[in-house]
Amino acid sequence: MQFEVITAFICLAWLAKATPVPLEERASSSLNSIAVAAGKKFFGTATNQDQFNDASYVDVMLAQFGSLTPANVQKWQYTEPSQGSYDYSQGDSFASYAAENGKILCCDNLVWYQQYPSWIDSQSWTAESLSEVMTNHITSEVSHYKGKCYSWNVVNEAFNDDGTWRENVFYNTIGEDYIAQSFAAAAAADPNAILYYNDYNIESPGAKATAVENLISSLKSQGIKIDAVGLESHFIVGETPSLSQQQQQMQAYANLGVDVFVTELDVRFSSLPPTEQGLQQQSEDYQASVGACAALGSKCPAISVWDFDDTYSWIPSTFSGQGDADLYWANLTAKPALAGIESVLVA
Ligand code: 9MR
Repeated sequence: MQFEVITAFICLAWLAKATPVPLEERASSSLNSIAVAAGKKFFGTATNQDQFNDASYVDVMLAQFGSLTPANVQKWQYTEPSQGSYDYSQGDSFASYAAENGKILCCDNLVWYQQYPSWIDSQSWTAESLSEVMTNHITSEVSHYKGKCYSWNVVNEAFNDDGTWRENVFYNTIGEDYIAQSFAAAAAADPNAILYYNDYNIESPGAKATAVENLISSLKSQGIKIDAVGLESHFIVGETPSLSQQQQQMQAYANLGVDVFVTELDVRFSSLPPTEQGLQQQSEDYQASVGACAALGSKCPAISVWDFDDTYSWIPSTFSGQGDADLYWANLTAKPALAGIESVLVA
């Protein structure tokens, strides 16, 4: 009898931990609504359609987040699988899903050294011929989604960590002008979308951040439309740049006349499992990014995480042995970081 009582108690305790907060209780104070009340345009998440048949996941996603970024299906390998032959079927169904659910669509991405189609590498190009292929791709995709994208991640991750240009087929063939050409093509195809350059390890002062500042200045001096810079913000617990470092760097970008978006925020543990103290540190690290964006006011319009549920985090498959980077545990209970960033936004 005593054994049964103890078992029942343990089960109840587990259920209390494992059961997500009911939708009605969350909806009135969702992360997105708190961010909007704080003057932000939205608090969003990246996601993938194959996760949409996970009802508990969708429940939290739709309740908490105001924008959706497709983590994959708008990338070049999906949208132009063979040269000149476009396939927007998956991207379209993502865009429709966002619209049907009243979510802002953040479009991602146009030119990147990863997830582009293999036909590009299997041919040889001149600067002119690859420029044509690249701008045709951008013109087609941005025109296709014209009016539907709040923003476009136009060029992704063009620099090495030491601030030198990343060697890739676009840079090696066209030279640094591939960036200006990409932004110009995107601007011509959808003048109303917010166009941004996106990268990681550019969230605090350093050689890479300086390279991005120089790029922004160069594009502006050429009269090329660039509206914003996207700070990916993939951090490690305990190694995240401080609030003041992030504020300083965001201000440096804003001073160049661009807005700043936090585009892919997550804070991973470099070793697992996390301790209670580690979870508090993770919360503080999340708060540093959100706090810096809050402090920048209207020049930092929005924040997105690169998914919110550890079940679907990109981290473990890329950084072996690392993880627990998202705002929610795999059972969809919130980590301390969720309440932490809410308190920053409320303040
Ligand atoms: O989340 C994306 C993952 O599903 C892909 O396998 C991966 C391929 O590199 O790209 C991920 O998204 C990346 C984003 O486009 C750019 N910044 C880093 C993200 C995580 O790798």
